[in-house]
Amino acid sequence: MGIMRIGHVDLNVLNIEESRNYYVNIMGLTVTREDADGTLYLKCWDEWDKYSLILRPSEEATFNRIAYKVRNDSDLDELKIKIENYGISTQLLEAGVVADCGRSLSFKLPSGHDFILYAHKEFIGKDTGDTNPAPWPFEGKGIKAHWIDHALMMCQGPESVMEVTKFFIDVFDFTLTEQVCVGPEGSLQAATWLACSSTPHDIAFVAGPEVGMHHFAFFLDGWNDILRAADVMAMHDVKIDVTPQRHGITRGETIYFFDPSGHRLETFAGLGYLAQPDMPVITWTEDELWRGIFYHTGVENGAFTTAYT
Ligand code: M3P
Ligand code: FE
Repeated sequence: MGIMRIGHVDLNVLNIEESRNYYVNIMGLTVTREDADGTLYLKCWDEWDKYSLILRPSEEATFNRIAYKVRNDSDLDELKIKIENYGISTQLLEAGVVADCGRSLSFKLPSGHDFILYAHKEFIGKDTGDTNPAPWPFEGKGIKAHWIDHALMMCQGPESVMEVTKFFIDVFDFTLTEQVCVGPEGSLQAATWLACSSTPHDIAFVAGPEVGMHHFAFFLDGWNDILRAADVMAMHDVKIDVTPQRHGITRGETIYFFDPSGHRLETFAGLGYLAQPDMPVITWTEDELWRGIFYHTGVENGAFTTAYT
């Protein structure tokens, strides 16, 4: 029932051919559809649905929308009612309006982000197949990203983070796994991590000056893959924001870096911990906020929270 996972991220990019080369040869994705207007649809090798990333040629590098996949088509009708009862208007889009997807539900999150829910997307299958599969694709390229794991969205101030967090818990049955609490007696949530699966987060929200996307993350197996990914990035002159290290929050093993348009990406490894709905919420206090983000240094990185798309 309800939301299963992140479905796709839809972005505007500056140079579509440069982006194609970057996501195919360095990230290891495959182009599975190309529209006449130049829009590219790509998937990671370990994903089975047709695409998880949409890149639209544009003059501006902006975040368009993010989509999550629900389990059953009837979930769309049930969630439409719940979302509208919450006071948010929605639009049911016919099959095909979202490329290669069944009907979908479009609305704005309380944080202002455009959001899509869908139940069906054309099936392609993993690059390694589903009969006696190899553990990884021999022909895979670059960092061989497994799948898109999560996104972290920027919200306008802690009030917006708190509202969208409540929305995900009340309407989508997500579990709050971690939070950064600031202000008088830690009464404000400056950032939250929420899960609908058993991973530490399927989406996260952080307070900033404007609405946007801080990053989305590709999953890798483990620490050795993170090191190799950073090597591959250096070989291709990828602009690295934060070199390999550990998050206190989620325990993830991470690299932050940029795509050619300036969208921030992350490689996230390690399954963290078993996030079950009854797990106690982990709280990071204002004085240990940077320890939560970069566990080893615990030191503030100004551009990390101010630059985003
Ligand atoms: C993650 C993660 C920020 C923290 C980010 C944490 C932007 O990206 O995957 O746990 O404050
Ligand atoms: Fe992340």
